[in-house]
Amino acid sequence: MWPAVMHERRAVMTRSAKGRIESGRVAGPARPGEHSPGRDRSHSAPLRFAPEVRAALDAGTAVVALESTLITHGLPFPRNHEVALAVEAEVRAAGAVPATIAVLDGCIQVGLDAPTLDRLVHARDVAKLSRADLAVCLVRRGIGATTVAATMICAQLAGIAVFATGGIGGVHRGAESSFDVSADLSELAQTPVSVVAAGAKAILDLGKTLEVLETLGVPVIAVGQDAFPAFWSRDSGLRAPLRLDTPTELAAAHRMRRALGLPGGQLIANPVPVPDEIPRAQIEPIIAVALADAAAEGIAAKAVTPFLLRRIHELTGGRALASNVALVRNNARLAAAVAIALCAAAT
Ligand code: PSU
Ligand code: MN
Repeated sequence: MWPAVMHERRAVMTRSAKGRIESGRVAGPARPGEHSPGRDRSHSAPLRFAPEVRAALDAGTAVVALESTLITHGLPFPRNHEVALAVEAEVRAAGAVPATIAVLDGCIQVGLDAPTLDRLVHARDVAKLSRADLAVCLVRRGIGATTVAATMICAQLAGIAVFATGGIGGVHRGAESSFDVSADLSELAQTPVSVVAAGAKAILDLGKTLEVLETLGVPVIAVGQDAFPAFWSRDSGLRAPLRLDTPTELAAAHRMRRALGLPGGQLIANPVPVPDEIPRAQIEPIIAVALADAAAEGIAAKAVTPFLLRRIHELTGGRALASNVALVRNNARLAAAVAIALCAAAT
């Protein structure tokens, strides 16, 4: 089924040793003097590639990383399984290879075949892995789903420059007392992967989230509009700091950051498609109820985001879920286009 891990390690080393790598397809460049945080680490990281992903990376064709926390913690079973496959199908239809990332059997799996996705979807107690949790889960040979932060780390190690998700984590409402700020934000500041998301999840304090991203030097680029999108809604009521309108420009911006030697990635904020959106005035009161429920039940830390999403899906009778699925698929399509533009620029 899977090629041996040793084989994969050798492949990674060979790729680095060749001194390639155009900014496009591989996030960790090997040019002397260029910032290259993932290069040494990738020599020993326990990566295991799906053959299809390995072949695409070796051929220099477009690959899009996909996260697994939204499958295991963000969407209800069994819908999550079908959505995971549908999102991969979107990437393929757009001409790129999907690489869903998760931790199983002591390895970072880059690309999940059908039995592996099945295991992930059916497993009980799948850990939600952020930057802090990855190493321990690997050592203990646990089963873990990667958040935005962890997926960025794994994508960088694997040599994948573009990643699609639903919405990033950010600064939670009430963070002034809870200190609940997602590690997704600091990851964007340090790991050179372009993340396509429908903005940050509207359950958050979006104003504070944008402030922190600005402080961290993360480009927040709205696609095709001036407003920062708010996950289920196209307009958060806040202006995005930056705007670009085409995959080619987004790919060029990614490359330019590398050329400038700047660490970190960029947040590509892609609004949910018009037919699938829930306007802000409609979703806000529902978010308020979900937040009150979370407070009443004493939900904290990693459990907050999954709890709120589940409650909002229930309270909207599935409308928010349909919107969530549509925006992830839409992000997968754009991510594929950006990955293709990066490959084209690299040749
Ligand atoms: N996008 C979705 N659903 C999700 C998530 C993203 O459509 O469940 C996940 C991502 O993995 C993101 C995480 O990193 O929510 C944020 O969790 P926290 O707020 O605990 O950092
Ligand atoms: Mn948190």
